Amino acid sequence: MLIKKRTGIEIPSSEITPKQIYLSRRKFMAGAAALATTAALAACSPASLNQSSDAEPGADQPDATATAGEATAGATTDELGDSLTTFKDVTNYNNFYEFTLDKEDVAPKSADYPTSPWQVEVGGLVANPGVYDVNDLRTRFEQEERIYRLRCVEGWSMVIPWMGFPLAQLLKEVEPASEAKYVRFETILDPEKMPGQSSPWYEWPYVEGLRVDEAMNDLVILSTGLYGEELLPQNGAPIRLVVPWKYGFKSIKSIVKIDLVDEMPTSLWMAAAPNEYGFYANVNPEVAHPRWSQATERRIGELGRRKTILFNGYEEQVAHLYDGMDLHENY
Ligand SMILES: Nc1nc2c(c(=O)[nH]1)N[C@H]1C(S)=C(S)[C@@H](COP(=O)(O)O)O[C@H]1N2
Ligand SMILES: [Mo]
Repeated sequence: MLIKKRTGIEIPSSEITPKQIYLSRRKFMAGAAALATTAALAACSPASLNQSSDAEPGADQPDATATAGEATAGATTDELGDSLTTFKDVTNYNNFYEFTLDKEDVAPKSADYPTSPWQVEVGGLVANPGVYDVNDLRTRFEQEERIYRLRCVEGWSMVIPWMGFPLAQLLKEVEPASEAKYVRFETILDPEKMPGQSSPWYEWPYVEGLRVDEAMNDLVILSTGLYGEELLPQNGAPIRLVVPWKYGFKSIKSIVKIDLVDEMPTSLWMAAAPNEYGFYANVNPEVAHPRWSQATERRIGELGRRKTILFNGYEEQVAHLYDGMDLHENY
């Protein structure tokens, strides 16, 4: 396997392309693919087809039924050289217990969930609490693309091109007090429209947390989109957390509340099964789940299994956060 050397937290230029340019490049690539696979015409605007006359279709063509979102899949990789998971898989194989436990039924069950207007209340131990409209967050903070691996604690993984902005930017704006040690996140509570929230097995709403220094790490983003498009309900629209070195359940969806607190928050998963799900949940092939090994994973779209990497491949950027900590005890 070819492993490209990573240099610190540098982000490839492809990941900091302004959204408009990124989107037009995506259309451009979709157009190029359409020339080679006429069946894809429906997914492309005439303008992008005109642009594509001198384009090189390239080796990584999407299949004929690819949507615009899928046009970059295979043509783009993460920094380890691994292909993006297709738009179709990213948006049709989901964990979102508020709707259903069936990963392939989340998309249809959440399709009509209203995600606009949407406000996020940021408060707790801060100097400047505030209520932010998601549309304001989108313009206030520059939206970047971040291609991250997502490793679910269940043993499957994806590579997803998120759009979003560093959580640190929002936290700096509200100015955490010195007593603030943790950040607590809450998903919307709406049992009328979220049938899963009638399940007595979990303590709703879904809650997650990070230590403040973890939350300030540049890898942590609040995401509002993926594949250059606004988030769909199944992926946690209109705004969700992404913490790529931790198991996927830490990346809480459809956030309405962010609080700076002085005590470690109890997450929904810690409350449900404390011996199985701890606060840290760092991806670690050497720390088994009580019911299964975490040494390998199934990358969605691939056959067989691949080895799981410590901190999901982000060791250089985050290992210092856990200096002196026993990662077996602090699971
Ligand atoms: N509110 C909420 N957030 C959630 C979940 C959930 O059930 N409810 N599932 C988590 C799990 S287990 C995973 S693996 C990821 C999946 O994100 P994705 O469906 O966008 O790939 O979301 C996480 N965030
Ligand atoms: Mo997960």
